[in-house]
Parts: sequence; C-alpha cells; structure tokens
Amino acid sequence: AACSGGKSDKGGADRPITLGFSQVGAESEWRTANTRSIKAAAKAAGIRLKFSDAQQKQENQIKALRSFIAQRVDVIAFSPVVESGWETVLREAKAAGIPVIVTDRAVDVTDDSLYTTLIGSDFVEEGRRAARWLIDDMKDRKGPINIVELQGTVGSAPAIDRQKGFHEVIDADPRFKVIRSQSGDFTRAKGKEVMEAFLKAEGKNIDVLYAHNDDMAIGAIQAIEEAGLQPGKDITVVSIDGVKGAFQAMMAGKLNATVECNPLIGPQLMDIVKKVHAGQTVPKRIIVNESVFDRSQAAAAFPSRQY
Ligand code: GYE
Repeated sequence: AACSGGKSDKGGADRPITLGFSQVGAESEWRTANTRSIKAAAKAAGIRLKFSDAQQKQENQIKALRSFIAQRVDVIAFSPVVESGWETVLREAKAAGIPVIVTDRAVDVTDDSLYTTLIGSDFVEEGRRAARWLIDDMKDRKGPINIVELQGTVGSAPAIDRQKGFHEVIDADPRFKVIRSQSGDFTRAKGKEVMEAFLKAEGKNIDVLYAHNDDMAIGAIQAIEEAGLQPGKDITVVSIDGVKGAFQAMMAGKLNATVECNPLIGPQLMDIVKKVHAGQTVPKRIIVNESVFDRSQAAAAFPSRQY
C-alpha cells in the first residue's frame, strides 16, 4: 500500500488535518464537558474531527481505532477506558505511520514509542489531595474513622491512581480505616446502588465517603438521604472532578469537598495535534493544572466554573 510515515506526502499545506478521536463514553459530567471541549476546539482550529463514543467498552474503542487506521486519518487521539490491552492496536497504528496521542487516561504499554504523548491530569496527586483534605478536616476528631470508597471503572487509570494516592496519605494516619471499597463505574446510578449496599451492610458505622468522581458522590448522596441520614454532616463526603453538580451539592451542604480535575483539554490537544502532524517533538507527558475546593469556597467560585 502507498502508505508512508513521512510528512511530505500529507498533501498541500491547505489540506485540513483529520483527527480520529475515540472517547470513553458519556458516563459523567466530566466526560460530557471533555467531549464538548474537544469538539469546539477542533472546530476552532480548523481540524476535521472524526468522533467515536465507545460507551465505556474497550472492544468498541479498539474497533474505532482500527477504523481510523483504515481511513488513514492524519492523527489518532483517544482516552483509553482501561490501562491495559492496547499493544496490538497501537502497533497497527505505528505500522501505518499514524501518530497516536493519549488523552486523559494513561495506557500501560511496555514500548512507549507506541504513543507520542499523554495529555492529562495527575490522578495519584488528586487522590493524595482528597486524603490531605480529609485529614485536615478531621484534625480534632478521635479515631476510629471509617471510610467507604467508591472506585471508578475497574482497571482505568483514574481508579487505580486515585486509590493509590489516597492510601499513600491516609494510611499514615492510624485513625482512618477504609472498611468497604467497590466500583461504581464513575456513574451516578452505580454510585447510588453501591452506596445503598454499603449502608445496608454498615449502617451507622460509616463516617466518610471517598468517591473517585463527583457523579458517584452525587448518586451516593441520594442513597444517604434515602437512608435517613444527612450527607455532609452524618457522613462526610469528598470526591474528585469539580463539576458544577458538585458545587451545587457543596452549596446545599451535602458534599464537603471536591478535588479539581480539569476536562477542558480540547485547545491544548489541538495544539499538540498540529505540532505532531508537523513533525515537531512534544513532551512525553503534559499535566493539567488544578486545585481543591471546599464548601466555604463554593459559592464564590461557582459563577466562574466552566464545566
Ligand atoms: O474523573 C470521571 C470520568 O478519566 C479523569 O472519567 C477521567 C474520569 C473522571 O468518568 O468523572
């Protein structure tokens, strides 16, 4: 086939770049904001976007990547639903001379020449931030303090790393104990369902809920209320993302804190797409800046929240 990895056969300078993007799904407020950002930024940058939604299934993503390769797009970007299992399809992209940019979630590959760069947040640090906030919030409280944990999608980078970072910090304080930990797949519905099971099993033993994203926390808040308890008071709730729904829950006194994870990476991604297509070298890892908000800051920050 007349396919080369060179830059000289990509057509005239005026031909728009075609980008194939495979998205995880639409599982959370974070994700829909991320999709909006990518679509808007592609349009603004004059990049032709082929967008595919995998509905949280790796097999769908692999199919999408293969279809992008068959269509000979200029650049592929994707947010991998889970970390492992990408070697084969990434080797196919490499053999076709199509550069691959990983966004948001990391891949676990032994050969890191299989992708150009990873643009995304430091999830381990987000987990540490949630734990540090909790330790500070409970500095005057005696142990034992029982935590239940709602994990993200099993095998996904944010679930693995947010658990790791949280434990790294919380395990150093003997008052805290994670008594239950289960996946809620990053959705409200699953977050609620799993929290109901936690409440049934543990009753009033639960002091803290740590959720790997805001949507699961929001679902769980509903379960806590339905169990006749007050979220934010009887059970301290801390989660990650910083979506508008979390700010509203904080303003209503039901969520105690959220650790920011910025989904608005579209403009940065398009910038990298152009550079990679032009054959420029880019850093292997690009990290997004973010912070932590609690209830005392929620009302002031809310009007300027972009997602
Ligand atoms: O925190 C969660 C989404 O990969 C960082 O995925 C992302 C996570 C985000 O479903 O809300």
